[in-house]
Amino acid sequence: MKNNIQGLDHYEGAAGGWGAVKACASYVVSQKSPLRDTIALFKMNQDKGFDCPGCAWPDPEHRSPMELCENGVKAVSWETTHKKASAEFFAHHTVQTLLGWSDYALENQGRLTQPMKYDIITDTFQPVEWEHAFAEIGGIMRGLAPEQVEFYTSGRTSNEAAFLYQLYAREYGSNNFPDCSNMCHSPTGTGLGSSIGIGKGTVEISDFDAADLVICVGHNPGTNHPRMLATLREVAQRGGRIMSVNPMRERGLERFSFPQSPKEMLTGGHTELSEDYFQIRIGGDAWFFRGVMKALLELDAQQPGVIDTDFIANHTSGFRELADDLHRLEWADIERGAGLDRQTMVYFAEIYASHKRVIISYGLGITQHRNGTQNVQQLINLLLMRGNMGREGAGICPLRGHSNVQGDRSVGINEAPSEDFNLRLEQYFAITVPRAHGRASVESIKAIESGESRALICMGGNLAVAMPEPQRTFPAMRKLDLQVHVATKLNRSHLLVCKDSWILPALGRSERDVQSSGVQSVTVEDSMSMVHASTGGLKPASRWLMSEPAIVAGLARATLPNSPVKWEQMVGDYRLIRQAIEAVIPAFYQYNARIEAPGGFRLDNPASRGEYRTASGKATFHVCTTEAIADDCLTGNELILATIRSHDQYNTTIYGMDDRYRGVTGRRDVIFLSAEEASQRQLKQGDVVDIAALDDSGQVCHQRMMHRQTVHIVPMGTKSIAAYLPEANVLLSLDAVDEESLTPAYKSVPVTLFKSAGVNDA
Ligand SMILES: Nc1nc2c(c(=O)[nH]1)N[C@H]1C(S)=C(S)[C@@H](COP(=O)(O)OP(=O)(O)OC[C@H]3O[C@@H](n4cnc5c(=O)[nH]c(N)nc54)[C@H](O)[C@@H]3O)O[C@H]1N2
Ligand SMILES: Nc1nc2c(c(=O)[nH]1)N[C@H]1C(S)=C(S)[C@@H](COP(=O)(O)OP(=O)(O)OC[C@H]3O[C@@H](n4cnc5c(=O)[nH]c(N)nc54)[C@H](O)[C@@H]3O)O[C@H]1N2
Ligand SMILES: [Mo]
Repeated sequence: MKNNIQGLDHYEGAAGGWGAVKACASYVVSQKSPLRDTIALFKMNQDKGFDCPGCAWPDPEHRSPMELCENGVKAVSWETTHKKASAEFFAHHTVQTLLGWSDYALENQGRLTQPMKYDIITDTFQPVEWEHAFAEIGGIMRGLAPEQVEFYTSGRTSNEAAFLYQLYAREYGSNNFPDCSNMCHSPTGTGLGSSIGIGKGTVEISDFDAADLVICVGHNPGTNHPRMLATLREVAQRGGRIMSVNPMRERGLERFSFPQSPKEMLTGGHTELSEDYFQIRIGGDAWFFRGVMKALLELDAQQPGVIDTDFIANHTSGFRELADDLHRLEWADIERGAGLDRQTMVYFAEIYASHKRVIISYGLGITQHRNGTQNVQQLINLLLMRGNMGREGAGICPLRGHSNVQGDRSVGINEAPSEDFNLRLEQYFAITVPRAHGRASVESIKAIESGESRALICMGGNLAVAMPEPQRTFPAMRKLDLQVHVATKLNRSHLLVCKDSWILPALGRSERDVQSSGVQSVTVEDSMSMVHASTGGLKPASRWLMSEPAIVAGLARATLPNSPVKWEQMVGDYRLIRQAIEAVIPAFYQYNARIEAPGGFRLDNPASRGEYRTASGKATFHVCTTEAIADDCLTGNELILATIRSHDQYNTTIYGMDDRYRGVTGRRDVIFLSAEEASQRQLKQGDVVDIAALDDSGQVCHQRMMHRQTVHIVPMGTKSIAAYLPEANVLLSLDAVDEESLTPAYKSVPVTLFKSAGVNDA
């Protein structure tokens, strides 16, 4: 279907295919590094190569000659670009000027090349010597109390760098570890931890070979985990069934043309993925899955055996309470909450009951809600009801975000460490570490806002832009005494300067890291707990770059001159860092030896083999007690807004202005709405609207508005609306979080729409 609104159309093709190949080629050229990229891409995700910095989907065991995907190409080209944000560039652009640039333009300036310090007189960043930067930063740190400093980690950081970083922070005396996982999968940690005793997924890639049903909930793999499509394609081709639960019809969940399949590419063919697609209401998951479980109980009453009573009796606790609660629920409430009818949930339950080995994979559509943790628990409840846990071809598969976010958590980026961890750290390094729990991301921003925190160190990322409510977050940053950003590219967080602000440029993962003992490898952990080595091979973008471990050691030596830790030795040979990790975290036993195996090794996952380290020693059913959104929101004129990623972005990094699979070209000022919701508001395709967030009492919140967004009508769940991050972050509230994990409710913002003033009808 064609329509005449510029840049808004409907994409009819499959995901992948020639569109992906074309996008790769033009992207590589636009970053001005075709040769460099070709070499880099060939080495990516191969044994002895480097790990793709894109997503955390694991490498298949039978890897194709080039295990890569369109968005992996974008991530690597973005890092290996020949463009440079040099000292000269900074000399010619004041911070005030740069703040007027788009996020895209800032990062597109290219790689940072030198350590820079902000100079308030000229309002520019100016080059400094590394040792000078370390000494000054160390001096300021020594003048602060440890509780006044926040240590942020973005999930690209390797295990080695993250381990040294937490060691530095803890020896200094702080447990303040805001982390990017606080913004995505903390509800996975709390939800799975309380249900099955480990805050990680239980399946391995080989389980997808054995599953007969894969349920994809609230994730968009065509964009965010494209290599997963090859796995889903295999499931579909061998007759396994796939179902999706998502308010938006994501093309990558519907059909896929595999760029590495000559047949599909030459014939224009594709593989159908999801056989059924359940377009629920945004925020309706807990209702939907309780509806499915209620239907399952009803089926079991007619036909005993639908529920696995043996499994429930032997391996779980809490089923009776769950069943009582499900019996109590009224179908009318469930239907309204889920945005789908009873019949649909019964149908889902029947399909689920007719399959023996079921995997549920999920993403941010489940976690980024006020009841994110409880959403995760409902998915586990459903799996446990039929014993789909602790056996081959079954289990839970959260799709983590950054390529090493899971690894960073495993090696100690955690505001509430266990006492066992503390004791081992103290013993191995002969240091004292703090016992008081620290802050996670939202708490850190609030402490910075209140003036309680005085300093922020960022190991990568773009914290201020990634967090909700820039109206509060941005001014807070400027109140700090000290900001240190370890980064590869310039972004807006670096420009929210305070009294003393530094940007320290780091090596990227694709680049060769040479230390005194020679070329170093680092290690990372994927979404399925596989830990493997990553070795960069490219010449660094500038001779001044330092590796992240070396930067941490430099900061640590300057801050803690009497430290007994042998920082220099560990940085000289990363195997010593891995030895230390092994000593402090026993799951990493024989760390150096085990990463030599092709594909690395899997961290022990007791729940995978049916051992549940919960309080009761059993897998635990949890009754859902809160709703994502107040009920009155579902009866009025309000909509629930989810912030989503386009196909051309990586979190706050905007690679380009298109969102191919959703039919958007050259623009991002777009909101997605169903035809029904649009017509109820007398809106049509291309109309320009203002969006206002509603506060807890349903009143329009004038401080949280977004203006002049263009309506794009797409198939979509009821009461639902979507807009891009980070633009839509102005609609969010720092106070709307999942109570249990403190993850912001990025995907459930009550909003209302107004036609923009002074705009002619399109
Ligand atoms: N190319 C690329 N890759 C990435 C990233 C990137 O930005 N770009 N980001 C990385 C990171 S850090 C992360 S955490 C992951 C994120 O990967 P995903 O989890 O896929 O994240 P999103 O794109 O935010 O949203 C996923 C889906 O949630 C759906 N959704 C929205 N609200 C709801 C709801 O209430 N219920 C349900 N069931 N679905 C809902 C949306 O329609 C969308 O399809 O990807 C990682 N990989
Ligand atoms: N509204 C809304 N907001 C969201 C989300 C949402 O769904 N909706 N999602 C949230 C999620 S899931 C996440 S994970 C966060 C992401 O939050 P962050 O991880 O803080 O943000 P990124 O955009 O991934 O960070 C990009 C920056 O990382 C730096 N970088 C890239 N590679 C490297 C490297 O190898 N080393 C170093 N030192 N720096 C590097 C570059 O300077 C780049 O500018 O955003 C969150 N924000
Ligand atoms: Mo994430």
